[in-house]
Amino acid sequence: AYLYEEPSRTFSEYLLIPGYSSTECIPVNVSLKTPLVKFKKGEEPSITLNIPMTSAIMQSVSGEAMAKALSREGGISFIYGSQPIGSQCAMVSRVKAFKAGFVPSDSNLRSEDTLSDLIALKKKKGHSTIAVTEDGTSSGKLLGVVSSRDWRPSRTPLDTPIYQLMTPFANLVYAKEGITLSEANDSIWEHKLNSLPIVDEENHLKYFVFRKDYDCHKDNPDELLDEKKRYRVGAGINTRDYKERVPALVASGADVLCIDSSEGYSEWQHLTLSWIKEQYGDQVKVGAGNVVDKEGFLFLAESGADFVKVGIGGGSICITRETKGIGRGQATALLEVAKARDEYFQEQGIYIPICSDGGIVLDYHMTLALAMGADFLMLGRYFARFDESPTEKVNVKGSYMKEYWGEGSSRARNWQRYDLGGDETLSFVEGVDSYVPYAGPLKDNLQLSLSKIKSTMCNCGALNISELQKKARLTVVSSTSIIEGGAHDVLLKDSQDSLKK
Ligand code: MZP
Repeated sequence: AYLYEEPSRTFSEYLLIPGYSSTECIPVNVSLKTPLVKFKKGEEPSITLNIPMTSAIMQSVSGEAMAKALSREGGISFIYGSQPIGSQCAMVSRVKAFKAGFVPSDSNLRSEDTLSDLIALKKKKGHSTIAVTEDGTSSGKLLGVVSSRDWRPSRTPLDTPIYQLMTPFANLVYAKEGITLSEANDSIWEHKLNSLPIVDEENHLKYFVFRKDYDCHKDNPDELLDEKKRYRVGAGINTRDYKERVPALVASGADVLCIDSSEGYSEWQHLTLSWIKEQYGDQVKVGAGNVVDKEGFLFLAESGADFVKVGIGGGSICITRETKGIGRGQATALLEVAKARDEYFQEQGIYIPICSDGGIVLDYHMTLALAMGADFLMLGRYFARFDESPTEKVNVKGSYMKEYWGEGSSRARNWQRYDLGGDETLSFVEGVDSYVPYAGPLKDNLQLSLSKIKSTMCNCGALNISELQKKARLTVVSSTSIIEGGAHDVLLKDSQDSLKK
């Protein structure tokens, strides 16, 4: 066996040494913008995050409410993949549809009507989406739906025929084309949907019909013109059913995918990435992982990953290290993979962002992870504590808690995540079912954490993440100085404070 000379270390074993901060170095000047997917030297990544935060691909963390709340703050959630394809896609499309708030319309146009007719009707009805039927009535065959997204009055001549404006913008298989608007509306009500995607014979999306009472009036429909007002959302996939799951998620509007697995250095991931890239080229962005060393990173980079997740066995609910004796201290893993990412960029001119996944307990661990080279972070326990996580808030011995369980626990039964192609009956648990202290709304907590990150970055003289990575100086701390770092030799008045951290 090969023996590494250095022990593998965790975040709590390091501290940042402050650097010079100029008067420019104030939190308000700090940008936390970061790339989510790979890009070539000199080019911009096609997806960037305004904050380096993603929520874990877990049943107990990333549902619709989490996705909306985190996207609103500038991060992204990966909707958990340990559920049937249909329900995962429904979650994704509801997140995508929500903020745009398109309304369906019973105000019909014919395809030969023009943009000025559309504008007149839109003004009259206040609708941002208008159905186009064959004969202009709701019982006529539905020809398409024109949404505000297609409507660019300043750039489009007013006599443009409507049919030229009709473009699909998302997809989910529910209804075949050829139905009437009233049938579409009935179906929406019957199935309690917000929207009904209409597909052709080959299941390609033609357009969407939206629910009548869908409220677009809170947003100015004209602002919906640059996609920016739609929430961003990611989705987890696995190396088993990807040939069905990926097309469905793409069609539902997922912005980015990520293979959710405890072990990324595997041919299964290579096959999955290759298939996705063959089918979609660069159109579909997909992350892979998890790895903990240079070899794993290079393998996934060469296989086509758009980002690589780092971390095995460090998750708060994870017992992989205890169960199988594999894993690596998160700090050591991150430092090695970040170095490999930088070398790869130097040699190949392609920057592949890395994500530090799992094991972040204290807010300063976030800054450490970024300083050690992470482009963004994935957190489970942290987000599970908030109102927006999909789990129950329960009272345990007088304190409010939220439930939080691992994907490898018997509760989640996400065996695909750990699957090596063996006998399913011999699967064993690698995660636990637990409680975490309830912490209130995401926004307040996240803002506080981000403020701590920005403040520390200023102490290191860094105004953005890449500057932090270049300027940061880290020191390993002895066990005695770890004790010195907390409150010590005093009697704490409020012992609850330790829980709130
Ligand atoms: P944490 O933020 O709670 O410390 O860790 C969350 C991460 O733990 C997830 O993103 C995932 O990589 C990992 N995870 C999820 N379930 C398990 C498990 O059951 C697990 N073992 O290790």
